Amino acid sequence: MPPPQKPEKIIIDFKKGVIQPYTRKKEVRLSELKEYFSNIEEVEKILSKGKDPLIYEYYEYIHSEATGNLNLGLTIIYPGKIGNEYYMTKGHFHEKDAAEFYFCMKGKGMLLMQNKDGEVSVVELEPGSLGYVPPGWGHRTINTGRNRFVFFFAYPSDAGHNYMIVKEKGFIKIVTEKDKAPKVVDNPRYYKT
Ligand code: M6P
Ligand code: ZN
Repeated sequence: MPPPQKPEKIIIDFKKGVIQPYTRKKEVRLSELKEYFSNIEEVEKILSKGKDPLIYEYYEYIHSEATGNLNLGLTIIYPGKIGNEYYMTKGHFHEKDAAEFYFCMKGKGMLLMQNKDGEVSVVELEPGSLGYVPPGWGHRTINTGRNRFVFFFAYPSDAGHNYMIVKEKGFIKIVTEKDKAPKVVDNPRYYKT
């Protein structure tokens, strides 16, 4: 069990896109996102060439999962597309009803949210804007720009992550490029129960 959280100063380096100190850095490459991108053939084609591009990474400052603490950190989603779908995070729901915010520091992107009733909401993020994810809404971030999309996040430490819903059914909408612009379109692979 990590030591109890103590008062701390955390430096958010807007230029480099890192926080100091952090407790964990996670890199997510295409091979870890096979079930998430809609164009599976394109994913397999890239991986079969021995390529496994870095899609995003995040730095977390997490000391405890006890109620009352906050997890915080910084995510960088790199620019790129798989087929015509922009680089994105897996997306998840929280295990318990818990909100989260994403504060954009660099680049531009979208925060895609959907609740259990199938309502969808998309917030476009650019530096200085903050996306608020209400409790109960699944969320995914997407880089729709040509540079790194960098944002700061915070959420309750006991929120937990549920990936199964997204892994099995996907999101109702996906974000693809059409005529050189981002479009929010129906997910052809969305599994309706
Ligand atoms: C942000 C936070 C983390 C999340 C990460 C990656 O950094 O929301 O909780 O784990 O994004 O997103 P995902 O887990 O959906 O891949
Ligand atoms: Zn979350």
